[in-house]
Amino acid sequence: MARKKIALIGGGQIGGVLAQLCALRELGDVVLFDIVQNMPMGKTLDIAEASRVDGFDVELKGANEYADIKGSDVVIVTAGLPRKPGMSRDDLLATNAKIMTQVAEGIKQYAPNAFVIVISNPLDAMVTLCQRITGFPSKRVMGMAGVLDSARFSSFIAWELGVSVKDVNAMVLGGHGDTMVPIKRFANVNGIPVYELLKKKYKGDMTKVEEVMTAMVERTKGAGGEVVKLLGNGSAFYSPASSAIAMVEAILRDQKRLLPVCALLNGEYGVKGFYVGVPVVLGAEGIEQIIEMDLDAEETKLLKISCDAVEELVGAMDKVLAPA
Ligand code: A3D
Repeated sequence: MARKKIALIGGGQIGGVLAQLCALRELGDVVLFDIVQNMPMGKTLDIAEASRVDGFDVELKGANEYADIKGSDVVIVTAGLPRKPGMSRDDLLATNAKIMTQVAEGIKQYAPNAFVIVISNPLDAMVTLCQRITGFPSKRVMGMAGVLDSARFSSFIAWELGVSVKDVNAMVLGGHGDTMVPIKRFANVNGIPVYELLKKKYKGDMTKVEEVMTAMVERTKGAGGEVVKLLGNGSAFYSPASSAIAMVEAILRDQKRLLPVCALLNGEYGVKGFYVGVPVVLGAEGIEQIIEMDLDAEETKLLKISCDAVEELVGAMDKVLAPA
């Protein structure tokens, strides 16, 4: 059976790590595309020359032409500007919407059967745009944000409780911005609610428990910005790449994983016509199911605020892209 073909559009920080992870896990042959001449060829040559040491059998190719992504099974999009310190993700809207327009046209022409995973920010607007331009079925076009935001939330919980992060399950829903909604109530360590473990740790002091939980939620919401500030130039790239690879594996290996994914909603959670982060089942068909959780009044309120913010962003994008 022929190897799968994975195209990475954008050969910057995340694109480079994605290429290496695809190779290390032998997910398929890799094409790394960028508009910068030669750079993606340099990165893929560098990674390929480690194949003897790391022991992988996949082909890696750099590209400056969309024709090279022809027939890809999966396309991951990271093309666009990242944040600089002090910028919000939404500040990237105008520039990245224009870039996404070109990228989506290229995917539509050369990889019409591909699954597409968008990472470029502002995420919810960019993936909405990508699906509209490609016209691909929405189960094949999705955004990566919830896997990363949830991984961050899980890390903070594990560090606070002194337990392995492998046993932590926590989910973040909503838009990938300041209004994202970490779902505290369902966060657990191998089935034991995090609230219960915090209560034990702080000997029933519920004020302290709420304070610690709120601090973890706020750190999750600001986690991307925390890394941007420390890096001084650019944004997180290792953890976003790992998170997208988990989604690619779920699709290519038909794992039916239940993950928070940025998906096109058609009435679920009261949203219609744009993308937002919700739990889905991810398998060989792409988004095979959208799970509607029974949220309480507070969670519903917060998710609505987040969805409204995404809707506003999509409206702003439409204005930016409207012909003058
Ligand atoms: P960076 O290292 O700048 O790479 C972006 C690449 O895109 C550069 O190599 C550019 O040359 C390339 N590029 C620019 N225009 C085009 C074009 N028209 N066609 C093809 N390639 C182009 O950024 P990065 O890899 O650090 O981040 C990429 C994107 O991911 C940014 O928009 C970030 O904000 C975003 N990001 C999202 C998350 C999420 O969780 C959703 C996390 C971190 C970063």
